Amino acid sequence: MNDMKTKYFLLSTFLLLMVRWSCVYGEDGSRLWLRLETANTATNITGVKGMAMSELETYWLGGPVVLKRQKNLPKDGYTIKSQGAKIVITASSDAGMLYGVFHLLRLQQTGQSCDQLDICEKPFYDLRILDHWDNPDGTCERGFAGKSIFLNADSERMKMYARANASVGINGTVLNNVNAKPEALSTASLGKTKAIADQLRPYGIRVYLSINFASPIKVGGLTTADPLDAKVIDWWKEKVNEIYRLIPDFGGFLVKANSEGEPGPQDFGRTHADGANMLAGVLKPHKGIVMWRAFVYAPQSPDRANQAYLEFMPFDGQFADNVIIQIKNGPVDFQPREPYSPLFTAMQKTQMMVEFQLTQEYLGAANHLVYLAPMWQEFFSFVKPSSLKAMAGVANIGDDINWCGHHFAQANWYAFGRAAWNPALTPAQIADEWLTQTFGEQGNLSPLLKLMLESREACVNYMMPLGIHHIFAGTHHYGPEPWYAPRGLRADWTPPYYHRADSIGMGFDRTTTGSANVRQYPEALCRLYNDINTCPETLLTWFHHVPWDHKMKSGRTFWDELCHKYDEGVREARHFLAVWDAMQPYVDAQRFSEVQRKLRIQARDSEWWRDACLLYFQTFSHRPIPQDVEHPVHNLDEMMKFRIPISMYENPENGYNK
Ligand code: GCV
Repeated sequence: MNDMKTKYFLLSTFLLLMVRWSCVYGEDGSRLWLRLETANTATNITGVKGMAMSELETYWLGGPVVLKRQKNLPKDGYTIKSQGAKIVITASSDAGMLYGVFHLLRLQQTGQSCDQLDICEKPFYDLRILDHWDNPDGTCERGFAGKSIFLNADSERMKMYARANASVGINGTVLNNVNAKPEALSTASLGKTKAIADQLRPYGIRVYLSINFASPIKVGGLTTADPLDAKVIDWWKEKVNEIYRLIPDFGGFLVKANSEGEPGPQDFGRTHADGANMLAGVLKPHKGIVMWRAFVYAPQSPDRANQAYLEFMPFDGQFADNVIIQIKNGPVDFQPREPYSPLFTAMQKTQMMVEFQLTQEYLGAANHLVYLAPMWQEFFSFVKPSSLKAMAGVANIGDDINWCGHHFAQANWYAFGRAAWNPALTPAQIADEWLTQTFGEQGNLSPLLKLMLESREACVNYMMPLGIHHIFAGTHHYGPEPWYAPRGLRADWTPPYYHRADSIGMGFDRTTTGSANVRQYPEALCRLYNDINTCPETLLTWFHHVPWDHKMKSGRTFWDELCHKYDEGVREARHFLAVWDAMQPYVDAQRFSEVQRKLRIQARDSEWWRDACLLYFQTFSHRPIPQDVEHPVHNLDEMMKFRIPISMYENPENGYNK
């Protein structure tokens, strides 16, 4: 080889290696929190136990590990014990072994000692389920991270998805949107569901489907979907048999019925209990379950927050034993802050599960850094984890290279799994685990931990402090449009229905002399919330129409306090950016600049929220913005004209960009 050729050879080999290196180790977020380097290549993998062995073989760097089966351990639980030079993972099921292996790998990845191990774990909930709102055309309702990962289910991507879920104990996934297309039950579509189920099964994950209650008409060609009609019941039986022939471990159905235009038993003069129990009956022989949603509200209701309770309480105790009522954490709709849904403490004889939303429909989509575990912890401070049967989370996953659209949104997926495994884990413990695995060995991560823990409250402050809720843009739920009220639109789809601002004050009167929503809560809380002087200020305008001059605990008037809260939110969002900027030496270039870009959007959006809300509410309060808060820098008329031309399936690329 002459000199030129040698140089060319060396240069191209170097470039090739660089390309390979950046493909394998590109810091694009695609590896999620599972960032251990491959130690060996595993072969001969079959079944869940095979996956456990393969994970060990591929990633474990320590001494010998033995996987043992022992009957008397709790389902999916495991022990990890050091025995001399060996580590023994014992479980009663293959899934338990897999979870035990992931636990061990987590210890390795977070740099903890793996000597003298004596760990005993079991999941708090048997069902730890992600709900995808994915449509057959690949769009994801309120999905902000691209298209559905199930559309062209690429096997490597599916494997990573399954591993990620198993690593945090998620063991079920609802593949399609609760606004379910009837075609989800067509034979062609079930074939695709089977293919996905086959890919997820080795990781201990069962699949479920959302169904359209009118499927017997729309897919089956019947003239009715009346749940008490014999032909309808037979159709469901046959359909369910078909599903189980394809997918013997199919989990069951998730149902949104008689809500937001979806069909349901009430269309045929029947009740939620009739509908749910009929489906439960046909699933029962196969050990399938029905997750029946309580997210219902009628357009003519004087208070949307009352609705689920009013529709479901009469049936408490009447649901079959394989029905679980799935209830959103709050009574309205995944707002940055809501009180807990009163159904949780009211229903005593019904199996319930909570539905959290990981996709940040109302919390800045995939642009704002908002760590959600503190919100779930707040929920669990009112609702005993043991009063629930299961936990579901609306997935924030799409085909974006980093899965969730924002690197930090991955933390919400991670936290959901960990919290469903053990709701007693604190948000700080979970965030710490996630940060160390995701950004580990990159300097001191404690400023990021603090930032994550403060992020939810900051979002509440710059979007909707003091109990304000649902003042979002009409079409995309991203930015502020407290004025949005097109003529003829049903009132409960417009912000003025919720904020009720007028010359006296603002807020929804849900006291005993208002909509009486407070009565749905246990006696002590009812009294607390009913009195404007004892109601927590964080929920003040949720429960009260608060006079502008109402004296707050700070000594300020309500109006001045509102201005301060919005301003505090903006300052916090700007501070997050400064915290992140200081992390530059410790974070790889790609993730650093991608997160920085998002934090800049968040800071700009927080000003947009503050300015739009304060200037708009000022048209009612007629009070000046206090001198000691930063004054709006945008004009109300311009903000009122500003539109983000996106559908409910997209992330707003730039946020407020005027
Ligand atoms: C899937 C809210 C969302 C809808 C969603 C609905 C639900 O209204 O905006 O997109 O529909 O909740 O949870 O059913």
